[in-house]
Amino acid sequence: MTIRQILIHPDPRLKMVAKPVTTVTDDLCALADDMLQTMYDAPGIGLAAPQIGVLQRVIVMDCVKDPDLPPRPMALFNPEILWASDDLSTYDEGCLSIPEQYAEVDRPAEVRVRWLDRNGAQCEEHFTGLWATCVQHEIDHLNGKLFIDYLKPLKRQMITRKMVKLKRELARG
Ligand code: GNR
Ligand code: NI
Repeated sequence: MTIRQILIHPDPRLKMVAKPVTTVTDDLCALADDMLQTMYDAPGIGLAAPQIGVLQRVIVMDCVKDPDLPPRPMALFNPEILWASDDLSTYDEGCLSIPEQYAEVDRPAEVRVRWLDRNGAQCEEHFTGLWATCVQHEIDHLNGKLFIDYLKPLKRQMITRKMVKLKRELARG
């Protein structure tokens, strides 16, 4: 397993729509394992393949925050939202591609999601709480959308400028 480099916004690859997976191959499972390792290392609660420059519809997540509970590493291929609740919940969201920037985003509080697992089996689950927020944030990445796209233009622009500066500093070493 390998820790992959996470792309920082702004990057054209983070705005692209990722392609559906045709079959869940061993290579794609290895990709998901790299993504989980990269996510845990960061640390984060989710990661989408476009964040490591792979434009395929693959996400991973583990929203178990309590260190006394067992972890739940999930790999979802071609995830789709089948249903979203009318009631919304607000989370102070962050993104590994937009380091150290947080903002409140409203999203459906509960969602029903369908996906293919590592074995290519179709799964469905009803997500609530942080899991619901996270899975929507990750599926947005597959559609080239970032949480800052929900913010007012001025706030979004402020964050983007900070990221341009951060990337310039990172590039200079
Ligand atoms: O680690 C992450 N935390 C987080 C917090 C609130 C809402 C969404 C997230 S996802 C984020 C990791 C990430 O950038 N995934 O794409
Ligand atoms: Ni993100």
